[in-house]
Amino acid sequence: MKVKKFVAPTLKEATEMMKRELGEDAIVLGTRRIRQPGIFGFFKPDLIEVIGAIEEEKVKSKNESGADNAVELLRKMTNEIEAKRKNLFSDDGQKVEFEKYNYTEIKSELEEVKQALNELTEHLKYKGSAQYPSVLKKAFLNLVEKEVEEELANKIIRTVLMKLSGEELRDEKLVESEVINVISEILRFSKPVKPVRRKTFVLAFIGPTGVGKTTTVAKLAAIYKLFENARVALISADTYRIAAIEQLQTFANIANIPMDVAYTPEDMSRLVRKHQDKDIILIDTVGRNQRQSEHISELGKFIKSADPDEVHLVLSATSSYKNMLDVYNRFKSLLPNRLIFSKVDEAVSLGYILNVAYKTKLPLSYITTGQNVPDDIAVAEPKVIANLIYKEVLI
Ligand SMILES: Nc1nc2c(ncn2[C@@H]2O[C@H](COP(=O)(O)OP(=O)(O)OP(=O)(O)O)[C@@H](O)[C@H]2O)c(=O)[nH]1
Ligand SMILES: [Mg+2]
Repeated sequence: MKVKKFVAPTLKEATEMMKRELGEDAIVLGTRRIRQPGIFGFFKPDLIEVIGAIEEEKVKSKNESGADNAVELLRKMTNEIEAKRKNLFSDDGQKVEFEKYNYTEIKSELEEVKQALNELTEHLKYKGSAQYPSVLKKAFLNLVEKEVEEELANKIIRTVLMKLSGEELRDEKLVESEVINVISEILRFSKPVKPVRRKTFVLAFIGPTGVGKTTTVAKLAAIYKLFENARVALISADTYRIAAIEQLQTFANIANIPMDVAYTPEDMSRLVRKHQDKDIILIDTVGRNQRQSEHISELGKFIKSADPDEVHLVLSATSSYKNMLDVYNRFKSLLPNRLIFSKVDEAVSLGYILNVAYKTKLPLSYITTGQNVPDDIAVAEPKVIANLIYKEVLI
């Protein structure tokens, strides 16, 4: 590995110097701010030192040739298998000495082919990661395994690379905590509203069927009433005129919280006005098929009439990334300004949360972690979410 230092007034210039001299594949091992020497140095701007490195031989053998080696190995094995197959048959195609052939041998050769193919796929899949020092590469693969989009995973790892020095990059624990820092920095978070007596906050919850809107509304209503001593009202926007409101009504009766049903957008604005003496109004909406745009625009009229302070789009953490983006695209006309990820307890991996939150640029408000009201909900705090995504632990 060739390592060299580059000093320039800005990080950009120093990095450009490094790329000019060491080439595009060079990586930054570390950066340092240098104070100008002498008394007068205090009055001069600091310089930036970049430690750049290029793995001359290794770059070749890892980048191009990780693939080349695997291809070469596959070619060799195919030839060997072909030669052995030929041995089984005479020139006129008749089968000869069949029993001589060793099946265990074929099996182990096939195993090797399989392994070589796996290596090849891994290599082609994560081509960019070959350039990272080993601890960072492990972190990158961990992100990708959690279903974080490759491009985003690369962005996170490159940020860590710029932040830590060459020595620090070998420290697995330090790299892990820096990855978690970077994740928490690239996401946005919103704080829960605090009830203040002079204003009524209106919060609406939208999203596809069955994601947990009603359960989340019940959890928040209970928390605000019990722990914050707030005056809470519930409104269910029933755009369908079906009995889907029963569930919330039952909860409202038990918790002794007033609940109304808005069957029209006019009902909605009237009911919001009716509850102006409350601290918080939580609006539950009946889930509709987001693929039917007329349902979404109908719901939009209810939301507009409520004129909410916050519109939380509830996405189930168990659904696919593609589905989450589809839901977002169809609901975005209702101007959601918060994201809730529900059913985190049932999700296999949580990288999608990062992908969707990063792509939509919406702040996260809550995650929900089970069916229990009001326990299974947590405020989305930067470190909580980052740890959850990267280490799959709820701290
Ligand atoms: N495991 C798990 N289940 C949840 C969570 N939140 C809600 N559920 C369950 O998901 C199911 C649907 O929840 P609802 O709150 O009725 O969902 P909804 O979005 O109101 O559904 P619709 O009103 O039909 O659109 C219920 O069985 C809930 O108990 C969660 O965080 N984790
Ligand atoms: Mg519901």
